[in-house]
Amino acid sequence: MKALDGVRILDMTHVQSGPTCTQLLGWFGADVIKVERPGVGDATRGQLRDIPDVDSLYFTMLNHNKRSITLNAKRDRGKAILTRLMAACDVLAENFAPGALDRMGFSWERIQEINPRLIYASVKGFGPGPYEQCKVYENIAQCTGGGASTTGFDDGPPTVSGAQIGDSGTGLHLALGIVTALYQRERTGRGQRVECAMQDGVLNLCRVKLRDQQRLAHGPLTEYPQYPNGTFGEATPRSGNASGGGQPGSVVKCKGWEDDPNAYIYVIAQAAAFDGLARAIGRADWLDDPEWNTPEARLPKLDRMFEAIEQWTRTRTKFEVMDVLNPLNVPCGPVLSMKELADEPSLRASGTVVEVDHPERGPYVTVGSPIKLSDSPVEVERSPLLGEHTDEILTEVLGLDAADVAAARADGSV
Ligand code: CAO
Repeated sequence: MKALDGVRILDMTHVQSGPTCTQLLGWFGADVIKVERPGVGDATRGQLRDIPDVDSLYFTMLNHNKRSITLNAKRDRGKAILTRLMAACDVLAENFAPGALDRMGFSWERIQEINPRLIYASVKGFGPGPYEQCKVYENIAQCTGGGASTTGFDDGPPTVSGAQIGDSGTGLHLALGIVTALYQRERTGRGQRVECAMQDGVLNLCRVKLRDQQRLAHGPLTEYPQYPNGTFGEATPRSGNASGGGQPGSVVKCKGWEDDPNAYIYVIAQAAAFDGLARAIGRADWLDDPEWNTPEARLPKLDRMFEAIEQWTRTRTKFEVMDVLNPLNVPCGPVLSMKELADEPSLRASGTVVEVDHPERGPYVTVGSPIKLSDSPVEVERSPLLGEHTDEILTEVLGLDAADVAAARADGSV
């Protein structure tokens, strides 16, 4: 049995934010019915294609464990089918532009009439306010949620992150909202509205930067590289690779950095493990030197401390540095490339990186569930072809007969 066995999701999501949410619910056992426009489908099927006329990796990697039905929600018969699907499902998830579902004729009031138990979950770019009507993509959310203003180096422009905190991050938030609403429905019998704005999701993930904004009123942020020689302005600045916590940290070069852009390791010079670190890098002299042997003494010269650490790390590969520092309890981690992650045996063994077969593209590598439930193991199934399950859903879920299905096909509703 899977955790969400028996839960049926009407998945009207597209692109990335919504699909990441419903994919997670599918991994946990929900029956996810993805609704797509006939002949077109989710736009990502055709975006960034690596193989002509085959669903892109963008689509296949975000839509595992789902069934696909094509449905034109703007035709009368299509609307009637959608209404019946809403009645047959537990959750409706969507991330259309603001107002799109209302324009199809499905307001929250109407949806409650159709099925008072339905949980109606949405991702939008912004919550209520001046920008609520805007269309939003990943990098816009990173910029408007505080990610970009706090990422990068002090002397460089705002920078977006490679991690999709706007899209996939908001999808995660939405998934939590949905299962929470399902849990409440167990007791009340009622569905409810679940809304996640991408700006809010990014800001939630930038929580510590709002912490620092308020600390600024009480003096400089001593763990930031701007301290003690640079200046602080009115807002939380970009902190480069400085550690966000109370312990100093930095990225340092390792052997081979001249040719390998990822020959780096992150080292945290935690006070508790400083003795071992100093000895390992050949600076045992620091331990008797009042200029170096307390965190307070080191604080104004963290740049010089990490230069000394780097002199040592440059003589070893990032994995050799790990081998030396880990047993000394020095927190550190190599900068791993996507190639290294894709090939990492432990990630394969845990199911975090999996190979999936696809009837048109053949085998490909994807990220499996990062959430492991001991009683609800995840089997990653390939993404559906466009409309692959249309007839099956119309007959099995809605009970349409062959003549109804033929009529819906004939007028382009499915
Ligand atoms: N049948 C009939 N019409 C359908 C349909 C179906 N099955 N599925 C979608 N449509 C229609 C919509 O109703 C909409 O029509 P209207 O403009 O008449 O209302 C139209 O297709 C386009 O939908 P859209 O506006 O959502 O799509 P877009 O490509 O123009 O915008 C996006 C995409 C992502 C910017 C927008 O959907 C959005 O802002 N979503 C919310 C925020 C979000 O999730 N962003 C993350 C995206 S991932 O980076």
